Amino acid sequence: MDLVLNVFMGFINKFLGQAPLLLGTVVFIGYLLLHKKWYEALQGFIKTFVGFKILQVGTGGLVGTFRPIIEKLTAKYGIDAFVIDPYFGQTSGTEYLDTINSLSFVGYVMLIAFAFNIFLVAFRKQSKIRALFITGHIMYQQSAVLLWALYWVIEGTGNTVSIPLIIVTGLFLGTYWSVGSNLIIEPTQEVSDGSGFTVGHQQMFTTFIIYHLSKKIGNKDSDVNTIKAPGFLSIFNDNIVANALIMTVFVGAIMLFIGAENFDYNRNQYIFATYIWEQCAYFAVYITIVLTGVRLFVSELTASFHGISNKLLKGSVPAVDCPVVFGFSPQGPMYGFIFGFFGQLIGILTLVAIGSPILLIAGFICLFFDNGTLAVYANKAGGRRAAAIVPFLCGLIQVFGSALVLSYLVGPPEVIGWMGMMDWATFFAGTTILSNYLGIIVPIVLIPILLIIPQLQYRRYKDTYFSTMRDL
Ligand code: ASC
Repeated sequence: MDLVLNVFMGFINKFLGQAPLLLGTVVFIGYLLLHKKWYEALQGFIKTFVGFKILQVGTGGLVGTFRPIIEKLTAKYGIDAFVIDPYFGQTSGTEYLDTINSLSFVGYVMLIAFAFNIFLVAFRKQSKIRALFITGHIMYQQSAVLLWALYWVIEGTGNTVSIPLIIVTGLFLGTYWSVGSNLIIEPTQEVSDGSGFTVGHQQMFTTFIIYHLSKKIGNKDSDVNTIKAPGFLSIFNDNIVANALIMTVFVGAIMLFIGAENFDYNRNQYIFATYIWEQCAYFAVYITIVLTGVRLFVSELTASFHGISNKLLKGSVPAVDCPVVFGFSPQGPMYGFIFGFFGQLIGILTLVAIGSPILLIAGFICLFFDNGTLAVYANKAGGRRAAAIVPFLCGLIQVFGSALVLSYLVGPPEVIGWMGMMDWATFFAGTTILSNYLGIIVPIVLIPILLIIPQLQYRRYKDTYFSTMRDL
């Protein structure tokens, strides 16, 4: 029995949870289904794996460079508080579940959710779900956070998590993955010029809402990537130059405010000004790396997934990590980061001003990947104006929604933060709080309600629904 469990957990942790391996395997199978030679399929696997690893080098570099700056800024205000960052949420979940001997159940939740997603795609004629959620690390992260949060508000007995709750959490999360990533297939096709994928991440419901709102907020023709600036400003037409310069002004100002004495850099090698410049220029370096990785694996995925969507699961669409859309809007994420930053800052200062019992620290992942992604969609639908207003508002909501849900989750010393990403500051925060009062019935009832959404979506896009616009 132990052996079976070990093999099973190994499969989850070492394969399903490893996005490059999972994605590479999907590409490999896709090519085989297209009757490519085995070595061509192998080539696809390698390029996808390496492309995804390049992406991870870029995102890891962004996080490693900018997270400490944001943390130092909050330290300067003397705020000692919870961090709104997915990894602080994940750590809270795993550490807490470990204290009640329930950590391994995270794997069960993830597998149940994934199996339910596959089931819904297999019965897509009835369910109208086309999207297969394959962002491994996000699947694990969300399973941990949701299991912890629901357990705490529904059971919280100190005993291990009950079997019904594990099953309900898995089915509920699988429904979210399926419905959320399916819901943004059409907007993602617009954003990515019909590349045939969708995003499987942490802001899918929000993306849908802001995409439609943005059409009313701004004008899509004033696209942040194509605005042509005249004279000296024309150097901003190049996204490497724009990213480096704008971040130097913006993050450089923050670094100056924090003060040279609070940075630990080699004084023999740098003066503070050159240190600031180098750190900020890294933004352009890592974005370029991210884009290189994305282009590599997106082209493989797009080509090979035809095998799966034509042969195995007709009309299905892969849901992958959010930076895939950055390649189609290299300046968008910077807008998201900067305007989301102001939103979060105002939100946090408001919590301090009103004497909130829960104080928060901004997290870089939330600022950059959540708001950056939302800005790309906002820009596509409503141009520059939407790309600024939407992340700003989301910054506020990320802070207030997270503070609210945390007020229901505080207690155990293992709790150090919450996910903060938009769907988690709204939809999951709401579900957790409602479950606190009404119990397990809340996620149970939400499953069929959510499953109505793709039915409505089908009505709207009947003609292209299972062609996913790829053939248009
Ligand atoms: C997250 C998370 C990450 C990033 C990554 C962006 O929410 O946990 O590691 O965003 O998915 O590429």
